[in-house]
Amino acid sequence: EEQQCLLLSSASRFWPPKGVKLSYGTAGFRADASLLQSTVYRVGILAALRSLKTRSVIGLMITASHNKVSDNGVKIADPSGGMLSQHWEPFADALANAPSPQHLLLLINEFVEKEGISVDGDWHVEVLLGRDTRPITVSWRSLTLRGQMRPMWSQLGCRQPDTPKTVTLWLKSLLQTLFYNLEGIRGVTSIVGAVATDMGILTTPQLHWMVRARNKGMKASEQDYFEQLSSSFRCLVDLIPAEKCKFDGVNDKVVVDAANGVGGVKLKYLGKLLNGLIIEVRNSSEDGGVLNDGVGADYVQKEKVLPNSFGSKDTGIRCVSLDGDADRLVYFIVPPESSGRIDLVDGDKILSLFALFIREQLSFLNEKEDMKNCHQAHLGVVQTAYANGASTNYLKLLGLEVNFTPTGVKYLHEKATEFDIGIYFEANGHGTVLFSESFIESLEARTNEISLGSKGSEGEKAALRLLAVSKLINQAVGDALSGLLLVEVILQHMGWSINKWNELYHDLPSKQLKVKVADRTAIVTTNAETVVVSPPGLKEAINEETAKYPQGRCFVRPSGTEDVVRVYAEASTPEAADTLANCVAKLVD
Ligand code: NG1
Ligand code: ZN
Repeated sequence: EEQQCLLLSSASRFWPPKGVKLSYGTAGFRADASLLQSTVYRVGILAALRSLKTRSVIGLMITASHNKVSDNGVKIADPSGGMLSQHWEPFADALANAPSPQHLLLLINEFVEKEGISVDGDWHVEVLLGRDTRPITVSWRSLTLRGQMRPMWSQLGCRQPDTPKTVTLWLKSLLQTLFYNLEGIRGVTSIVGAVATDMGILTTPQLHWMVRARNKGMKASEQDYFEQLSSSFRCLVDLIPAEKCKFDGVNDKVVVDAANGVGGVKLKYLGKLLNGLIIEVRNSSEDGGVLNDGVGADYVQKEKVLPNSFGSKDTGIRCVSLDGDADRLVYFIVPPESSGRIDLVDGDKILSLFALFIREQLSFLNEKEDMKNCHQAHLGVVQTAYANGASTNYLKLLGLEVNFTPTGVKYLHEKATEFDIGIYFEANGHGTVLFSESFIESLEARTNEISLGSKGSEGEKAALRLLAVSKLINQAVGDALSGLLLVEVILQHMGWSINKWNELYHDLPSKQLKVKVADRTAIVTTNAETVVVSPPGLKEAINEETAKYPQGRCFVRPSGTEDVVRVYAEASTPEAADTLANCVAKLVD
């Protein structure tokens, strides 16, 4: 009774937007921020129910990643720290689109019964809330604590208001906050007894990391996150073979484009905990630039041009772009006299670097000695159709098992859990390295044998390195901060410059296009999205066109995050890739 009243009264304040059909896609719900008020509230309810069902802590993240600043989004982190179970997505869709509070209540009651969720059980529901620096997601707490207004403007991603312009911006955000921001908390707390814990401004991977850590009973604060990353990084640095030059004053600087988003502030803090590596951050949220506008990993990867505030002065330096919520990273090189163009070192190449390093450690591990604690580890890599064909060839040449899944982290992540070590990356820079529990145990057993003070054999050092990698790299989702540290320490380990790394293989020229169509869901694909099954005839038309180009490869698929159909083409020359993409775009239109 109490529950029904509470839900109905709070739900009556949140009617869904008219004429919009929301869908929980590969990255949760995303839309223009003005449309999402009721959605955020309803996802709050969803998160609380998920916590009840799984008897675990759940995460709710407000972000729209690399989307333009006027968009926003909301998604759930499951108990493992991964994405919401696909099995609950239809319910998420139904909730978001329920036309009235009464419908909403009906849906919830039905679902609770179907899933066998016990609402008056003894489980203490807890949802961790996080958000990036998009201007309308400001913490209520920072508004209400008297005398605590200061953190507010840093949270808003602007400087302390001192000019009329910044004061206006600040007031505008403040007003929007009053109308927009509490929905997540309201949703969670409309389930009786549920607690919403506001974790403040975070990168998406930080929130996922915290949810995972909480459910494993481990230390789970933001400070714990930073300490785990920095200490495992130091451990890897200490294990660099003596003959390789370590951070040497020339190679120890990396310059980061933070997409005018949340990654900048976090990386500056993390950088202070590291020795040797100097991280210079540009385009941080507090620098005043517009989020994802001419900056960030998505822009740099798709356009292959310099982000704002980078230029010819950066030739010869390792450069990195993060996306708006810091779950993607791509490296790039500014060629001499670049006139805006860059040499992109994308997610595929990051994957290749990680695979090479891990394969090397595994070979040390398996060398002679007693194998009593370590079974032969099974290493697998996972890519999508967007992976450059040259990277797939390279990985296969290394003798690695390459698997393909549809686009979307949830698919790649799931596949990667099938291995002792599973490495997955999307070309756009989202990826991580997953270690199975049993493999970690065997590594721990191996390293426990190392007597204090002894230097350890090559095998033991390799085990220590792999353990450190498992702590450094985010086990919940792709994480630009931990990914950056792993790239940096592997380059040092190999004694490689970014150019040497980039030469591992040469990308085939490729082109990506977006096509606006009336109904993108009309296109249905199969075989990891490489083959069109509907509408009829499109598959044959694409194949016919593709066959005209040497080394041609082309596929189309509806985007899960934008209202467009994406076209990808690869061929032996940039011109051919462009033409192929354009011709196929016309077939789709
Ligand atoms: P969609 O919009 O479904 O293509 C994009 C990326 C995905 C993934 C999601 C989630 C491309 C081509 N697609 O998905 O890889 O990162 O966003 O953020 O980059
Ligand atoms: Zn992102």
